[in-house]
Parts: sequence; structure tokens; C-alpha cells
Amino acid sequence: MGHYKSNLRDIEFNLFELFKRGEILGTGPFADIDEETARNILEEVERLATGPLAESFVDGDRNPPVFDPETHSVTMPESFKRSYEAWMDAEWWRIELPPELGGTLGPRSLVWAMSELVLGSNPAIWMYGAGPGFARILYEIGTPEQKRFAQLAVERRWGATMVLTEPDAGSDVGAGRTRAIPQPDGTWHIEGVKRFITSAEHDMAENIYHLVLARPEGAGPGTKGLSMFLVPKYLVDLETGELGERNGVYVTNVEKKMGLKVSTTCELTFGAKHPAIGYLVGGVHDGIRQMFLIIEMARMMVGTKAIATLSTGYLNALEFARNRVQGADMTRMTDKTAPRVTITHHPDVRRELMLQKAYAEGMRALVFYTASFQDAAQIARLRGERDENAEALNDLLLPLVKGVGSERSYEMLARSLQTLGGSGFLQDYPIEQYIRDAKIDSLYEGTTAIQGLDLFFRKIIRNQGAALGTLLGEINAFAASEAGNGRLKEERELLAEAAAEVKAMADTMAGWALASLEQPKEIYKVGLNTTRFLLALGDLVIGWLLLRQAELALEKLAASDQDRDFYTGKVAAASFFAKTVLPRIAAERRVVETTGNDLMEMPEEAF
Ligand code: ST9
Ligand code: FAD
Repeated sequence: MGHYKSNLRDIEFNLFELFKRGEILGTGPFADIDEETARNILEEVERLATGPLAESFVDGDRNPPVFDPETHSVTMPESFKRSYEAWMDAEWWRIELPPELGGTLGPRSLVWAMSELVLGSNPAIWMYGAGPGFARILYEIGTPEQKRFAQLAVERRWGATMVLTEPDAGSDVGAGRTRAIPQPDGTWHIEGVKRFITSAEHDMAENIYHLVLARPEGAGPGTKGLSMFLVPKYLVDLETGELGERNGVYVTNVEKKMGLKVSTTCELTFGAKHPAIGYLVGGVHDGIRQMFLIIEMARMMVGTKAIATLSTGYLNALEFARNRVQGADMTRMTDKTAPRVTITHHPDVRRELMLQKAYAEGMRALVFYTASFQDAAQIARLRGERDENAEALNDLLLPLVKGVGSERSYEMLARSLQTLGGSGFLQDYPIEQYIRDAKIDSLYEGTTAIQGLDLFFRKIIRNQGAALGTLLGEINAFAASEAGNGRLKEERELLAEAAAEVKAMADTMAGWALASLEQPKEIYKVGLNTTRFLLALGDLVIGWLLLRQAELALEKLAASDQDRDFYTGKVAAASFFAKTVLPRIAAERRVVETTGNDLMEMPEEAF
């Protein structure tokens, strides 16, 4: 058995029972994929994920890619190459693509369902395999030549990267100094050094194309002065698709990292040896907006990766706990002759396992809830319309998927390890690698602090609280309903209280934001609480989604005996979360309300 323990039952529960994705499948733009086909696809992806994809997970960590600075090349571990090829050869990635790019388009929710399985099994495979997804965006926003490039990129399975970060421009992308110099033939020469670029070099594709933010000479400061350029490793004959000259973009270093070692993290130098030719994407200077089309997908991917890792971490911990015999049942703890029991009998172990289960399953529901808005937005776009309500809710939820997903998963994975006792610390079990591999999720694609700021200022204040109001309205309506037929009464009350606390937090912080127009330092009080608010809203939404699952589970339990354990677990997880996690939000609200500026006024030397 490989390391990866999937939870296809729960993925399907979300897709088909809770969020009723069957209703959009087999019809309209997704006529070619009905529910049965989708289930078959997921089964097949699960077979790959638990088999050939998972096979190289450990080897890729212990024998990471080798960089040769002389040739600027990277040799990937053979085992990983085999896993990667197994995924690319299976061609399920075509579900992300429209027919013009050789795809069989499926809804975003199905794509994220597949992604969970691959990301839980061997996350770097999904990341190296993002070339076609990037090509989809390039096809949407590119010039006719770039659309042709995108078609070739899919056909020939080229790799792709997103290139923003520089040594002095991380969270602050607008500080980027990489320059773009216009050429008489309409192309650009890119000059500068980018760092931490994922997948920028490897030997699994004949070409790699970089989507690069650079500042045209004379352009203004900040993110708005950046433009996006297509910079391929090899220039391409667009007629024949053949590769031409080597372009002047080279990997000049590959980082040594704590985890996710098989994913190359590269320093990328432009124009030092010979010109690095770039093509202005779409022929327009609109780089940051264009890049965010990719960033939004990548943030969803990162959150899903973290949550997928927690899910397999929890299931590994559960299997261990079911087999590990240690100590007597607590009711007989003083009886030295009492039979020894498996550790699942100990209240503390049960509590820890249930917390892991509730977060893993609640955050999976968050992924699919968010994906359901992406489906609605996608369907509207395919009709040539826009669903602004769905877009706004997706915008609001993305920092939760990314920020809360990564923070809580990392925290809970430490508990998964704890469940194994000392064995968890060993490399005989996968959890220590899960923890190392998942730490990155709270860092890249915007750190947690950035997610908190994005949530509060862009998704709430700038949206004038509309999307948050819709979300809280849904939660309050559920809390006030008869959901669960009496069985969830106490839980719904706890949910209503938590929703009121979160609303009070948002109101207090909005008040400070407003006051800062007169007294600028009031804004610090907001900044002292944005991450707290992010996590509190996350817990509220997770608690609500778990209760919605429990409501459905109670209906199923009343109707038949099928899957009794699965549905019983749903009710138990929701109740546990409502009773043990949601009440903590009240304390967080009190912390918000008593926030002063002492910390900001304290001299730095006092730290
Ligand atoms: C990275 C990669 O870390 C890590 C993993 C890579 C794996 C790659 C491969 C796998 C991908 C697989 C998944 C994808 C699958 C493929 C699918 C293909 C797509 N939403 O607030 P302002 C825009 S990469 C939308 O003034 P500042 C907007 O245009 C490095 N748009 O910002 C806005 O204009 P306006 C990741 C947003 O103060 C403009 O920006 N690095 C959003 O100038 C300016 O906004 C980071 O993530 C948004 N939420 O700059 C950087 N926000 O307002 C983190 C802004 O007029 N730092 N825009 O609409 C930040 O995000 C900063 O907040 C900042 C601030 C840079 C935006
Ligand atoms: P900094 O921005 O210096 O942040 C340092 C600390 O300060 C953080 O805790 C941060 O939260 C905090 N902080 C910074 N600004 C603020 C603020 N305004 N308010 C509150 N707190 C703040 N980039 C790419 O472009 N493409 C890639 O493919 C890519 N892949 C990556 C892969 C790996 C393995 C790594 C490690 C990074 C990758 N990155 C990539 C870069 C990544 O997106 C950045 O590391 C990240 O955005 C943070 O930037 P930084 O490291 O410079 O940290």
C-alpha cells in the first residue's frame, strides 16, 4: 500500500449529494460528461492517485531533482518522471480545457475534485502538469499568435510557470524591477532576476513557457506599471510548431528546501547571456489583472493541496490509532490487570481524531462550496454572460480556501503526527513529510497575512460587505431553520451565536477602517486583527458547512441503512465542531474589541 489514503466517498458526497453537481453535468456546456461519467473519471483518477502517482512520493523527497549550474539544467528523479508521465498520459487534464484546445470541458468542481486526489497523492505532479491550464488562460487573453502558441503548448505538453517574485519583491509584487525594453519588431527584451519560480526547469517537457511580470521602460510604479510577457525557454515556429533558438532565460539556481523537494524552486535570470525575448500578452499593458487570472486558480490549488494533505494525514493517523494497543480503558485505569486497548478507546485520542476529521471534511466542503460558485460563473461566461453574484462569492471565499485551508491543515497535521506518538516522528510513516510538504501552503501564493488583508479590504470593504452579507444571511437562515428536525437544535444555536460574533468583529474593524480616514493610526487596529478575522470567518463557514452535511446525513439515516457509519460520522463531526470550536469565536471577538495600539507604539527594541 502506498502512503496516500483518499476519501472519494466524501468527495462524491460533496459533489453529488450536498452540492448537487449532477444537475449541471450531462447538459449545457458539460453535455459530454454526465454524472455517471464524472464518477467513473474520479474512480479512475483515484486508482492512479493511490497507485502510480503516489509511488514516487517518498523517493522524490529523499532523492530530489539535481541542478547542473554549468548547463542550467535539472535532472528529475526517474521515479517521479514515471509518475508524471502516468498522469499526463491519462489525459484527464483535458477536462480543464475547451474543445478549441483539444479538451472535453467539465465544470470547475470536477476539476478540483480530480485535483484533490492528485494533490493528496503527489502534489508536484499537479503543479508540473499545470501547462495546459496556463495555456487555457493564455488562449483566453492572448493575441492570435499567442492563441496558436497556447494550442501548441497543449498539443506538445509544454510546462509553464508564473513569474512574479524577485529578491526585493515578494508580497509586494509592485516593487518588482525586472525591465521590459521594446524592440523595433514588436517583441520585448526582458532583463532582470526572478526568484522562487516553481517548475522553471526540469527535463519532463521539451519546452517551458514563462508568464512574466516586468515593467516596460517608462511605465509607472507599483503593480499597475507591470505588464505580462510570454517568455518561452525555446522560441517557437508557430506554423510548424517546431522549436527554434534557445531564448535568453536561464535557471541560475535551484533552492534547497524544507519540503516539497521534488518541485523545483528556481532563480530565473533574464537577458544576462543573450536577449530574453518576450511577447506582450494580449498586446495590452494589463499585467497584474492578467496575472490574477492565474493567481486565483493557483490560490484555490494551494488551499486544496493543503486540505488534501490533511485528509490523508488524518486517515493515516486513524489507521494507526485503530491498530495501536496501549494502556487500559479509562474506566479501568487504576486496574493494572485490565486488558490493554487500542488507543481509539482513549478520550483524548478520540477528541484529537475528531478535530482532524471535522477540519478535513469541513474544509473539503469549503473547497466544493467555493467551486460551486466557480461553476456558476463558468456557465454564465460560456453563455457570454456574467454571474456577478457568483463571482463575488468566489472572491470572498478564495482567501478562506487558501489562508484558512493552509493554516488549519498545517496545525491539524501536527496533531495527526501526534496521534502516532513517537512513530509519527519517523520517516517510516508519511506524516512528517506531509508536514514539511504542506508548510509551503501558508507561504506561497500570498502569505496568510496577505490573505487576511485581501479578505478584509478587497473582498469585504471594497465590496461594501455585500458578499459577506449574502454569506452571513445564508448561515443565519440555516441557523433559524428547522434543519435536522430537532437533532441539530443546540448546534444551530451555537452557529447563530458564532455568526453574530463574526459580524460584530467585521463591524468593529470596518469602524476603525472608517475612522482611519481622520486618524490614520486607527488602521493598525484593523491590521492587528485581519488574520484573526480570516480564521474566525473560516471556522464559522466550516461549522456551517459541516452542519449542512449533518442535516443531509440525518435525512439519509432516516431513509435507509446504507452507509450508516459514513452518515453517523457526518452528524458527529458537525456536532463536535459546533460544540468545541465555534464557541471560541466569542473569545476572538472580545480580543478584537479590546484591541489598542500599544503593540504599535512599543519601541522595536523592546521585542
Ligand atoms: C507563487 C506560486 O507563489 C506558487 C505555486 C505555483 C504553482 C504554479 C503551478 C501550479 C498552478 C496550478 C493551479 C493553476 C492551474 C492552472 C490554471 C491556470 C490559471 N483578486 O490591491 P492592489 C489585482 S506566485 C483579483 O492595489 P497592490 C487587481 O487587478 C507568487 N485581482 O494591490 C488590482 O487592481 P484593481 C504569488 C486582484 O497593493 C491590482 O491587483 N504572489 C486581487 O498593488 C492592484 O491591487 C502573490 O500572491 C485579488 N484578490 O499589490 C503576491 N488583488 O484594484 C501576494 C489584487 O484596480 N501579494 N488584484 O482591481 C498580494 O497579493 C498583494 O496583495 C498585492 C498588492 C501584490 C496584490
Ligand atoms: P515577504 O513578502 O518578505 O514576507 C515576509 C513576512 O512578512 C511574511 O510573514 C509576510 O506575511 C509578512 N508581510 C509582508 N508584507 C506584509 C504586509 N503588508 N502586511 C502584513 N504582513 C506582511 N513566486 C512566483 O512568482 N512564482 C512561483 O512559482 C513561486 N513559487 C514559489 C515556491 C516556493 C517553494 C516558495 C518558497 C516561494 C515561491 N514563490 C513564487 C514566491 C512566493 O510567492 C513568496 O515567497 C511569497 O509571496 C512571500 O514573499 P517573500 O518570501 O518575499 O516574503
